[in-house]
Amino acid sequence: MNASPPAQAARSTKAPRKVLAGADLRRAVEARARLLGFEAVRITRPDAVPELRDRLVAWLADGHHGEMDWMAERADQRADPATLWPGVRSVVVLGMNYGPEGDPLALLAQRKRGAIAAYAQRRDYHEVVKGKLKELGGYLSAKGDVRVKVFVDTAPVMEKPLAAAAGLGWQGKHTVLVSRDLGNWLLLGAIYTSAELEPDAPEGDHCGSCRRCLDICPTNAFPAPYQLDARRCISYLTIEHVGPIPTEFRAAIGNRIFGCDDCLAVCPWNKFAAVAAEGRMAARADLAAPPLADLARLDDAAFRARFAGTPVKRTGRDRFLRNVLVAIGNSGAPSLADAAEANLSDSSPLVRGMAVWALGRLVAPARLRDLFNARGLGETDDAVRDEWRIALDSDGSGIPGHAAS
Ligand code: B12
Ligand code: SF4
Ligand code: SF4
Repeated sequence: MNASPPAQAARSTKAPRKVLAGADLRRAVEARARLLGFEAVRITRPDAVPELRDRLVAWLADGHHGEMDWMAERADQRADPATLWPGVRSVVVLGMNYGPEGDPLALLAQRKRGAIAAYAQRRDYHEVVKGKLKELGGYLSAKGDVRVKVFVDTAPVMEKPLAAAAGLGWQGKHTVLVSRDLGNWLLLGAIYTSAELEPDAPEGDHCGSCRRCLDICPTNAFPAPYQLDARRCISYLTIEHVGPIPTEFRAAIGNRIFGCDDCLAVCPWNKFAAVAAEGRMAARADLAAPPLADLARLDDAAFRARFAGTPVKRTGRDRFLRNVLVAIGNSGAPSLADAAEANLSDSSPLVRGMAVWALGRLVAPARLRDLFNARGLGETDDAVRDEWRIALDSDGSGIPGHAAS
């Protein structure tokens, strides 16, 4: 948002509006942010993190962003707030708590149900936080007669290091921002402003010798503490990645069908975390542990209806079904084979391929061969044919009529 200064009421008979600045403006913004439901509000300078550029460049050079080309495309602006907007003098960083009610790790044992990351079991935070940021930005603009731009997630802004510089918390070894007062179930947003506001002191690192988040990661996504290789992260694989899930990660994904909370859930600083207070961010009961068999039946219209307004809609139906079928393959529940089988004729090769993989893990070799003869012989998509070949090869007898390649 780019709110312009309010028009001058030149001939108004009202008393002139008092314009706030410095500490007064800061206090007013803090109070308003809390009224709007932000649990944390801190301020930093746009140039507070000089190492930002080098670290981002190194991360991109290592390919750790995977297919998220948008991370590289506007790297200059991402690394330097003043490149994105030369008018910026201060950055107001906001945090909103979305603490889950139960332990997200408990869900992982319910193999016939899907685990959706805590942030996605509720209304899309982009909508909720952005709405509030706009309101706060408008307030700041009017009170201080200054310019503002508000960002949450979608703009080339590095919210975590800015939040750390503003003293809202520190980037833990899992790279996510942890607050001493609120734990790590926090969503971030930022307002860039032309106002000169007194910055807060940065927060120190309080991870110490702990490495719980690194050790629990099911896919070894941390090449080193404080660094994440997104290509190995289940959050990336189930949300951002477009094609079939690489074979090496399928078993480790377990029943996580959208995002992953493992590294966040084990952080000891969550002992201070509270359950989300913001009413619009309340978790939806039907997304807490949805049965995989139900999700595997969703067509496009039903997917949209079920996930409207939540972050889950982001993947679209086919990628979501891909994730559900991986979870079905990991369920160890032959009773879910029917749900997988129903997807062998899906119009999406992505879905058909994962259905084959799931069936390869759930049904006996003879049954798989029958299914191939009935439903797989006519398969035209190369990737799906490969899935059949690998699934059938696991009993050593190969695909009838297909030369092994
Ligand atoms: C791209 C992205 C992802 C990617 C990559 C994640 C990543 N760690 O970069 C994927 C898809 C994997 C992802 C996953 C998740 N995400 Co995300 N994601 C983003 C996004 C859009 C950009 C992050 C970014 O800039 N990454 C680039 C790398 C280079 O930046 P970085 O992580 O800060 O890396 C720093 C460290 O490596 C550090 N560093 C390097 N060496 C060293 C050495 C030392 C000693 C130190 C101290 C630091 C250090 O320097 C780098 C630059 O500061 C932000 C929103 C935003 N615009 O900021 C949300 C954001 C980070 N995501 C968020 C969330 C909630 C998640 C998930 C929890 C969702 C889920 N449950 O599935 C997971 C968490 C996974 C994890 N452990 O990070 C929140 C995090 C809130 C918070 N409290 O920090 C954000 C801020 C969105 C928001 N608006 O609230 N995400
Ligand atoms: S979100 Fe899950 S897969 Fe990604 S780094 Fe954390 S524990 Fe690993
Ligand atoms: S789990 Fe331990 S190492 Fe990881 S962020 Fe929390 S305190 Fe730091």
